[in-house]
Amino acid sequence: QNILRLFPDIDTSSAELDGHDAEQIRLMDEVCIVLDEDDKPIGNFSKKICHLMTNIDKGLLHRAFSVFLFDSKNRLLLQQRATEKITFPDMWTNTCCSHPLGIPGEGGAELAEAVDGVKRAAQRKLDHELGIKKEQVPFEDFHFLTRIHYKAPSDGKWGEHEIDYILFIKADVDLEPNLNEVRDTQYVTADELKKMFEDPTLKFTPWFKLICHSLLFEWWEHLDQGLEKYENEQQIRRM
Ligand code: DMA
Ligand code: MN
Repeated sequence: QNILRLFPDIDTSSAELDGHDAEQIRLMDEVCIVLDEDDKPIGNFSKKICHLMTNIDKGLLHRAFSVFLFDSKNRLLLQQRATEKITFPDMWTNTCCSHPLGIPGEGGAELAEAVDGVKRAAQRKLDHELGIKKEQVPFEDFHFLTRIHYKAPSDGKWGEHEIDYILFIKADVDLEPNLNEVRDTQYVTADELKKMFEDPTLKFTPWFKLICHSLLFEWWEHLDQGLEKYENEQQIRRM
């Protein structure tokens, strides 16, 4: 694979996974889309390789998405990650996060194609993590807002370094959480979420905190009156 020439010292060992949940270990074989700093795909590496801090420290960057799902009362659906998750276990976060995979329909070098790819991946993962059928979250109902480039360690060994596509959707859905992925769910108003941040017993993922402390509440206020001006941003926000 060509990409190995760009990252000759990449760590591909698997010892790091010892002791983790078998299903979550299996999912570490998923194929992520590796990017340059302009969000152009340069190849593929496994989810495991992409999330090892030793590799992130060499500049390895991959594509991701974050879904924010609001019900008809404009409450945001949060999830608490399962204890089994290898990265960021037990933390509260936005509705659903994951990666478009290096498979037909989820990739793309141009922004419009990449956006379609993350919307398909979002439908796949809303079903996998929360049991939401794609009929309840139609492809056309997703709104792409912007891309956020950020880096965050998890526990020293693992971390994130992503260009994260932010997707909003308004839908009333039926939930059937996959307990290997999701420990708990909760719908919150903006005020209720702000109260949660004051509770020292609750932990939040770093990307969710970044988005909450920058853009989320402004977007949220505009859910029903002109989200258009925030949509389809071309520039990548570096955080
Ligand atoms: C990865 O989320 C994506 C972001 C935006 C952090 P994740 O760790 O929940 O991915 P997955 O559900 O595929 O394990
Ligand atoms: Mn990731």
